[in-house]
Amino acid sequence: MIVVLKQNPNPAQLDSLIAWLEEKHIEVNKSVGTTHTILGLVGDTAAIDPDLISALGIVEDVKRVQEPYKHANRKFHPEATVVQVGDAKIGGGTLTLMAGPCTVESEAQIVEIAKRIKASGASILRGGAFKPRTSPYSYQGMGEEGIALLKTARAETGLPIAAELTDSAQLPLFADVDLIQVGARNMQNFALLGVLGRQEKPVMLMRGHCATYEEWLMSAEYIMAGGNHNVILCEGGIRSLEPSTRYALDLAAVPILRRLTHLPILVDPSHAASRSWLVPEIAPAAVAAGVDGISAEVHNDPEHAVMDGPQSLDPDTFDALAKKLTALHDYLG
Ligand SMILES: [Mn+2]
Repeated sequence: MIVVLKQNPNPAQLDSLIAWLEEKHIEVNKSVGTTHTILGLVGDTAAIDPDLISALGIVEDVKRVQEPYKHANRKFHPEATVVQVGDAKIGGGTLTLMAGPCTVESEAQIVEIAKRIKASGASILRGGAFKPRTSPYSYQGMGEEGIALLKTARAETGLPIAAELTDSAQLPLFADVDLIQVGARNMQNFALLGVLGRQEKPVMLMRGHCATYEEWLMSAEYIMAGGNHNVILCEGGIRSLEPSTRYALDLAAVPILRRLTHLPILVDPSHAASRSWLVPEIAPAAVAAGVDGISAEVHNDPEHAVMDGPQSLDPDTFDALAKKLTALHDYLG
């Protein structure tokens, strides 16, 4: 349920309304906008009589919210959420570029990539340390050492760092990581999402390969229900019948989610494309669709990359792409 307040509501009346709702075990989320203040009510609102609240002098309107996601709902929070990641901001009209290798391999590799992507305008370094692989026999990542090397690259460049967490037991190792990524395969690992909701670090939630928008937003809701509202959504493609790409990049997700949620939305074209030449072809379409940022795989030596070399951009190609995307974003306004 949402309660839209009249402009400049009497503070004493507002406090007493909130206190009354909280007595009934309703969680009240206040969102102060430029024109209106909105109270988003979460809990068993079936017992609340909307007419009773509508009759109050400070209330303009009361609406029931049909969607099962509340905290993530645009109706609860009409203004776009901006998530701060180190010095970088995601959401609210800027185009944020995040880049880095599929997996951290060595200090020389990650530091060189960090320097190159920073020079190209990227503001967040991404790199895998714990890799969720389809086969248990495949390389699983450097683990703790990979996190330590990401921190070295951050110290060298000042770029905040992002890495995927695959198990809540790894959380202590992420204490000094700026952005935690939840991979597509873990999008509905509700126990993991619950743990990430009870800590404060921003979380980037990849869309599950078979997830609907509503399922994806319900996963965001799991994190937000725990108190962590620093959630970023990332579209990386869904399973389709077409074998030319690994996943079909669903760009309609961007404008549709924009209406459904206030959370920032990124697109990862590398994950979907699985071929590097295709990345610069589809990334501008994501910018045109209104995305808040692009997350791309970049490697200083793609031919010898341990993982995902064929879909990784070399730093020069990323540099040209970054310029193109920034120019397009500026043009579209
Ligand atoms: Mn990868």
